[in-house]
Amino acid sequence: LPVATLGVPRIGPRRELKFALERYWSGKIDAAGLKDAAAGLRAASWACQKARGVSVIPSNDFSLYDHVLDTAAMVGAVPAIYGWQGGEVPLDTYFAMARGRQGAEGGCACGHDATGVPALEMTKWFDTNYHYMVPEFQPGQRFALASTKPVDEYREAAGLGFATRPVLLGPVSFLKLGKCHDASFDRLSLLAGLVPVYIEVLRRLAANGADWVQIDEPCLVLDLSDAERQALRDAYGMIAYALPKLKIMLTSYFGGLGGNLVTALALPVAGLHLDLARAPGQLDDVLAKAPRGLVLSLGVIDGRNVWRADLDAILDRLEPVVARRGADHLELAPSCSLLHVPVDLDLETDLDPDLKRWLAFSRQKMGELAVLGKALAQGRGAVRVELDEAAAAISARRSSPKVHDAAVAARTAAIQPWMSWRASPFPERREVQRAALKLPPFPTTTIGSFPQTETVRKARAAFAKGELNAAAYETFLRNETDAAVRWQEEVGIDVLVHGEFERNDMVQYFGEQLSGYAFTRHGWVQSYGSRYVRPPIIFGDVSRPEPMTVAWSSFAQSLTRRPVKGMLTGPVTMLQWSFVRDDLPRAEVCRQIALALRDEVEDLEAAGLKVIQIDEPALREGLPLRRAEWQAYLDWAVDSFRLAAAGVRDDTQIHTHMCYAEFNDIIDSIGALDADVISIETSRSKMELLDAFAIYRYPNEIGPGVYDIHSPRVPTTAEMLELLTKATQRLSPDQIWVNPDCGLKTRRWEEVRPALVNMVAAARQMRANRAEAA
Ligand code: THG
Ligand code: ZN
Repeated sequence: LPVATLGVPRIGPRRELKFALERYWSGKIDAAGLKDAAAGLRAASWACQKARGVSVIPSNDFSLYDHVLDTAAMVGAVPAIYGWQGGEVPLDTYFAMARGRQGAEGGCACGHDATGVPALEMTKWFDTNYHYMVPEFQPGQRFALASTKPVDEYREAAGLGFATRPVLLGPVSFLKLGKCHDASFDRLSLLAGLVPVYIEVLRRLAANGADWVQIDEPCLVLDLSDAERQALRDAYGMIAYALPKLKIMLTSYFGGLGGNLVTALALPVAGLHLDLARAPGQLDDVLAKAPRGLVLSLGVIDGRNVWRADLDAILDRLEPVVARRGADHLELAPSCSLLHVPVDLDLETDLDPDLKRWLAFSRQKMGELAVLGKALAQGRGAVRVELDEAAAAISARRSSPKVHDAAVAARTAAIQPWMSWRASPFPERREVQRAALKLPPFPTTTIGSFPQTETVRKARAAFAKGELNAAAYETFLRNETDAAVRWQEEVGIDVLVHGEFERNDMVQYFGEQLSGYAFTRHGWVQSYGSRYVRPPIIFGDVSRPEPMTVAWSSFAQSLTRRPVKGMLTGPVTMLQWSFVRDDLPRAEVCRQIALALRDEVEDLEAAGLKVIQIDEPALREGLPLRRAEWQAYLDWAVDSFRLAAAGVRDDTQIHTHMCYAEFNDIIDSIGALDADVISIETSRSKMELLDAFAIYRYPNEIGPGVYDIHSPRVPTTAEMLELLTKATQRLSPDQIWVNPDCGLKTRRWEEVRPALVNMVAAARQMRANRAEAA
């Protein structure tokens, strides 16, 4: 049976692409050097797939930065500010769209700069943690072939002896993923002008020998309007008319086709890919309705997670399908491109051997697919050894004491509804908190982290390498924390933070201290462009062996009489930014994390911390792709937050923070968190994003960010005053806190110091104005 990957990680096993890009951007190598490095990665990746038994090898799945940006370049969707004059989109124009021009190295991802050109906006790719560059469209936009990358990479592979199936992002998904300044403009009206460029690319691919092309239309798993379904019919109708002999494998992934099933099956394409990891139930329906000649690509290996598959269970499911439909019109694949999993488990030398045996990264998943293909073609006997090994690993995982902790199971089973409720409602809590904290109106605070300077990073690296001993590292961190606390006191901030100098990544720091979590050394996954993350792996029941943050928070509190905020990452974010075990519902894993955090919150309170912040930047990201599933998610997500937060006394103030403020469609759930204070990102929208809170009449306190931390620019007191004045037009002055948009980890002290001085001045001015008016 043919075995496909649909796409593989581009970053290289040792992050070679990141390092090549950084060398190019800093001028250490030229464009030819970068192109060589990229070609080397592609060649190695094609060879690796072939060696592991993949028979349908993709090309054009590679990207220097992002495949949506590649598509924009392919069709010449380059906004005017980048100064492109037509012809082939130059490499530096491509990178200007990705990162902005004059974006200093290590600077802000959004590329905002007073003089330069900003980058395109970036947003999450469906419900993954990959971010794509948002294409911009305008009424009357013309498209033209402006990059032959798909053809070039097809030819490059062919030259190396690999017959590949090129991958394109489909025209309907591409338009849907973009935006237009005039939000009322119907982007689908551009389809008729866009498809001819696709046809030109497909024609060239066919002329160079491609008989199959993979076209991704992940929008097929979303709730589509009639017009969008019609757009799919139009697009593929035009393509089939122009290129009747070219075979298209149309892929859907990240969910089931649902109400789009009939539309998808009626499109004039030769193949259809189904995500059978997320939506296994759709197979029967598709088998019943699919036209005979349609090649079905069965996405049976989970492309979104790192667990070794239960191959016997998959074979039990697929053998009857092969028997009935015949092997000719079937293909095996991961549920989606393997872009979202790390490259190679073999590189992990420090993982617990039991856990390692339960895992499969991109390269291991290729092996699993090859085994399945062989088993289905020749019988299970042909791959007995591999199947037995997989079965043994699955069964070991199922019964391992490393996975199952009876105490945790008992504790989650015993969760009572009252545990998610604070002792008193917010109006009563507010009074006791006011008495306990004695804060001025418009209290000032920051979101938690202070600059992670070169010195801080060097000390951490030296400690990790054993070059700095524990006592010396501890002393270093104490000095940093001490200086940060003193400086905040001096400047006049009301609720202080300890600065988080001891922390690396906000998820990693906690995960490393929790049972049930594991970390990789090389398990990088692309987050955006050259930026990658190493998501932790939640493999077992989660518990907290001992306090995680109490020592640093209470040390900071011991230095000052002002309140210090304890700083925690919330349960939903801990879940969302990890690879999560697939043998328990996500909601259940989230509750386990929530209970561990609840203990931490109570310990912080007992240690004398009067204010505790539980960050949930990923709460909104977790929203399911289909509206019908939103409420169930929001219910357990909100409940997990409340479970973590609600164990404290009324006079302990719970804060939360989210790095965005598009709350219109989930404002009820934000209200239901019932945090005493929420801080959000509002400065760039000039407080417009506060409207959702105003309309909802948000009752608790709120810190709308007044300092855009994505920019190195120091905001003036006057600017911040203006933003605060705008905030008072939408909210009661009693509700308002004064803080930056987000943590200050990526900024430099030279920017942070004057910015916070100005911020405190703005708060003081607001207080003076208020006293005068009273
Ligand atoms: N932590 C984790 N996951 C996340 C974020 C996070 N996912 C979503 C969002 N934040 C992604 N944003 C970023 C921002 C910066 C970087 C990666 C993702 C980044 N990475 C470094 C790099 O690639 O050089 C490596 C960082 C490291 O050493 O760990 O800069 O905050 N878990
Ligand atoms: Zn933030």
